[in-house]
Amino acid sequence: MKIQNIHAREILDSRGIPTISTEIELWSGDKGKGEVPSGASTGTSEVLELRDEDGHVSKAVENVNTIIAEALKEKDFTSQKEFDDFLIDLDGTTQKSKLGGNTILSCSMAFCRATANSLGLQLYEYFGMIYSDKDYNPETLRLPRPQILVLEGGKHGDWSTDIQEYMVVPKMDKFNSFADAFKAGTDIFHAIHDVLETKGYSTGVGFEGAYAPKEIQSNKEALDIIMEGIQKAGYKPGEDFEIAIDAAASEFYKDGKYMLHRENKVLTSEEWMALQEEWYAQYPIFSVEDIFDQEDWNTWDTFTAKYGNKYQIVGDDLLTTNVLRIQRAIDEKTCNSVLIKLNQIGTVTETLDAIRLTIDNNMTAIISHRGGETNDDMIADLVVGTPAQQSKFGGPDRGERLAKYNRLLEIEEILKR
Ligand code: 2PG
Ligand code: MG
Repeated sequence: MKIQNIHAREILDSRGIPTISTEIELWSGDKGKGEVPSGASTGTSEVLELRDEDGHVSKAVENVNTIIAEALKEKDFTSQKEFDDFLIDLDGTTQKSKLGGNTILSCSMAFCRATANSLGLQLYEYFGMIYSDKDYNPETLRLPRPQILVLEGGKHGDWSTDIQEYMVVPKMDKFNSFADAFKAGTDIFHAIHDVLETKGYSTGVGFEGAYAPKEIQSNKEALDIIMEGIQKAGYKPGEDFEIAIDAAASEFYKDGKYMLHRENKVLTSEEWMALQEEWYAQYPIFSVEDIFDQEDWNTWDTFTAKYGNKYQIVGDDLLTTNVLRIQRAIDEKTCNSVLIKLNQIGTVTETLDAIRLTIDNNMTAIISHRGGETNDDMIADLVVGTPAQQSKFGGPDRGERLAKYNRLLEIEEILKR
């Protein structure tokens, strides 16, 4: 695959914050674009997001249009890996801090799409092929079990709750299709709207399209509202739908303590663990993400030793889609699930490596959006094409979230044909 043109520009993400979009045209005339998302609550081990002092990404754009464009001239790549390795070498740093993780990812995504187009493949099929190399079997393509965001707090929702995300998750055996399960999730979302309205709470949404009522009194009240919403929509909590949370605990961990503003509590790791144990026992919670700080490894290990068989314990800021950190979590039995985000690591190939390491070690992989999103829907194809069987794409609201859900609906139809 020889590159004819590469061009980047600055666009805005869903929060009105600048991000980078790159388009690649191959000699075949096939094109592909990559629009990079951006985290609000980012892990400290993520690759560097290159930004100018004023928040724009002109340096990242310039890096594509000059250094990278020049280096790619006349180069012929036989695989995604070859392309990504070339850019990794061109950058030469572990955090992609010279060219920028966002810069490199935009190129990697664009090349991936252009290649799939040149081969006449759906993007999810192409992911299936490059994930499994020779063993690709189209029969393994699966729509995901979606974690559907309904309430948000933390940094995403103006700290209406300490916990950043509350999701409802359909039990897939209760539904005939992804479309049915997703529709039921949106019914719950709308039922929660009515619950909030009846309480006189605001129904405005946060960064990721879910409600973020300032009037909410506690983290537990959020769980009660969700329980009511599930029932109001005609479903049984625990039977038809379970609950997932993302605490994003690194955001409220300061000087060795967990500072729960909504609860008026300053807790040690042990006390915070005990409080969570109490909460989780009262609700049909099945998945808990970033429940401790990204460097509080010992507490993670203790919780997983105790609850590894009961809960899906997910590392996001903890692991940052980085195989070195994932390997440490495997060795120490720190968690049993990995959140996967393209822009935490900066190339398609390294993202696939992270998924492979996760799956090969009997952990679950969840493909995730970011707080600041674009209309790019690549992650929908990524979750279908790889053995990652869960998605976390936000609320069923706001165009940049729906771009992903709507692509999943489209893929399900294509696969049924
Ligand atoms: C998370 C993500 C997505 P952010 O913490 O899982 O919900 O948020 O992109 O802000 O890191
Ligand atoms: Mg998270």
